[in-house]
Amino acid sequence: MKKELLRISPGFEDVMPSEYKDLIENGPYFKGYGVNDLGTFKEILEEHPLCAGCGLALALRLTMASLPNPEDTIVVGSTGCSALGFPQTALQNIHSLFGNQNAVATALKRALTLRFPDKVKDVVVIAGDGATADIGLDITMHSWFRREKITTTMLDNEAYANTGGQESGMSSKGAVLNMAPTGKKFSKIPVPELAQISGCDYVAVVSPYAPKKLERAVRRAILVAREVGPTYVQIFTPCPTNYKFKPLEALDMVKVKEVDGSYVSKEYFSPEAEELIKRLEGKKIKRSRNYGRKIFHQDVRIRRTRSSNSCTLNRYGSVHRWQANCR
Ligand SMILES: Cc1ncc(C[n+]2csc(CCOP(=O)(O)OP(=O)(O)O)c2C)c(N)n1
Ligand code: SF4
Repeated sequence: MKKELLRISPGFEDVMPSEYKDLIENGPYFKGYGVNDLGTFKEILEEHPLCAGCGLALALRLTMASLPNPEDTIVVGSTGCSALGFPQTALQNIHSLFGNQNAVATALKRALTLRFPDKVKDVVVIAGDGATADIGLDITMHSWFRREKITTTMLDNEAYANTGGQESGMSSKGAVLNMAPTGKKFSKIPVPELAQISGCDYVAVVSPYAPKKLERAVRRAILVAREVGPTYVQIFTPCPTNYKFKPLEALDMVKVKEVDGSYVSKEYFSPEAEELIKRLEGKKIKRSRNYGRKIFHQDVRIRRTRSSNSCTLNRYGSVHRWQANCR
């Protein structure tokens, strides 16, 4: 993108919406803002129709604030809840048919490389777990096998949320949803490990509970994709609507699962990626504290009250921390 594209043509100043003017004057383009600057600039994604307390909406907001060069980033989205946010996202983005996002991103990245040989254009896929790990898994993995220089981001709410709550391959074993009333019968698909063995040079699992860590993962993934090869970021994005908890509890859900080890943050670098990041960041890489930990995903654990066997589980399979009598 050229800076001139962000200017209002002379004579049109009076008729352009104030939101647009605000974006041009105070938006993040060419400024190098990050999540620490949130609240001080006009954001790429502000208003959206996603549910109150949606973890995915928060993850989207943080991801947008983490892009190293938003003016030269093209996001490829897919069908799902995140798609409802993209029409209100002030970033070049393309909607793809459900599951096809990594094929579309491949073509886009290749075309942009031919069209702009002297400029870096970051192509970032942002899609749900159903689009990435179920319907689009083969397409996603084949883009990794081909070593396409794109970043794949999965917003993992552990469900098909937009269609009312079916289980996805990323739902935990035992998870109960509106349209999975008897509980999921198999474990989460280990997509981060699949990404690693499929050739991704950088893989990270993060959540909106730790915004700086999320930012670092998104930036590292994009920088590695520019120079080395494919990258993958998985963001845990709890869904209050389908997992039936209060909107204010979304971040508690992340914390509960991080603490009980059922959804831990993690980072992997190939040697080439590690070398690059060390050079760019100019210091030793600070790894996530769970790096190398064996337990990656764990199935839902059933815990009961001492007395009655009736302790309620939230639908992620964790006991609410305020249910003090549950052990
Ligand atoms: C080709 C195609 N198949 C199925 C659908 C129906 N559909 C719309 S959203 C959705 C679920 C998306 O789930 P996920 O990718 O996990 O995203 P979420 O809604 O959970 O954010 C489905 C199956 C569709 N729109 N297009
Ligand atoms: S259904 Fe869930 S994931 Fe979708 S917008 Fe609502 S809270 Fe977010």
